[in-house]
Amino acid sequence: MKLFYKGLITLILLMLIAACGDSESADEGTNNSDNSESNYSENVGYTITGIEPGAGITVTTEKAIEEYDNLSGWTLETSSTAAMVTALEEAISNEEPIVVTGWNPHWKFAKFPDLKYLDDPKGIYGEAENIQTLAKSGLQDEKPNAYKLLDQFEWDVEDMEEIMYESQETGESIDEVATRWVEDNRDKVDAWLEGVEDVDGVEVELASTPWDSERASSSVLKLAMEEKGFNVTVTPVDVAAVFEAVGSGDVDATAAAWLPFTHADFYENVKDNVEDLGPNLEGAKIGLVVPEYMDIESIEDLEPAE
Ligand code: PBE
Repeated sequence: MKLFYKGLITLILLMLIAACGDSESADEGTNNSDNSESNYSENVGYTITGIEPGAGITVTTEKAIEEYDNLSGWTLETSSTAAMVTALEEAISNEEPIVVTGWNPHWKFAKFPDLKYLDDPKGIYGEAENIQTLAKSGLQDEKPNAYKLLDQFEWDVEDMEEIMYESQETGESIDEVATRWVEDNRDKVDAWLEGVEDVDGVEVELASTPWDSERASSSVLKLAMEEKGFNVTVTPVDVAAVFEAVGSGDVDATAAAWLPFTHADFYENVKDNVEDLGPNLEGAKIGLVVPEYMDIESIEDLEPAE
């Protein structure tokens, strides 16, 4: 009998310990996820790590901070794309939280495969985004062969990312890698040149932005145009200046317009004075990007600053 009671008491004790253990770990679990969500926001100092002040994604992120109530009190810290990538790299190596402005095509998704876009239920960053070619009004009459080639220029996200990533990994310039890409992708390049007549040094000026994505597109476009005898200058300026230059006719065209969302405000100012030649790349994307290990999925999971 005594033994039976002893056994029973031990069993009850064991069950109690187990139950305590359970509830403790359950509590911990809840506390953790509660804390970690608010901690993410607090830990990042209610700050989004952005890029250049003049970028389209900077304007769009300012809009997002205004539109999402839960981003009240947040700031967008602008500096440069290189500084953003360094901050991202550091956070990832320490498994610390970080919220950055991110986009595709870009090599960061190949280099850091565990990144994710936060859902954007208000659609501030838009959905299907393209990179489009815009020509100055009257280009078709003035330089019909340049116009035709620009109009036929199109490629895929993978093409652009291949050049960007290879340049990043090997340290070769975008121009060097682009030259090889043009040699290796004759079919695509020949399709851009189809029906375009040879010219004798016709000057063409393209405005472009200083990001690798646009360095890559301007570079392959310049090489393709040079094959037909054009004398091409690529002028990298900030986004506002790209749109002004095409709108005023100071340059012939740009292949660097992210539409319909990222550069919407810039486009709006000049849309009556430019000709939209349509997408040269479909499937671009911008948004707020975080490492996978952050246990949040949506912009709305971020917490307002108190
Ligand atoms: N970007 C890359 C640019 C355009 C190209 C998305 C950083 C921007 O204007 O936001």
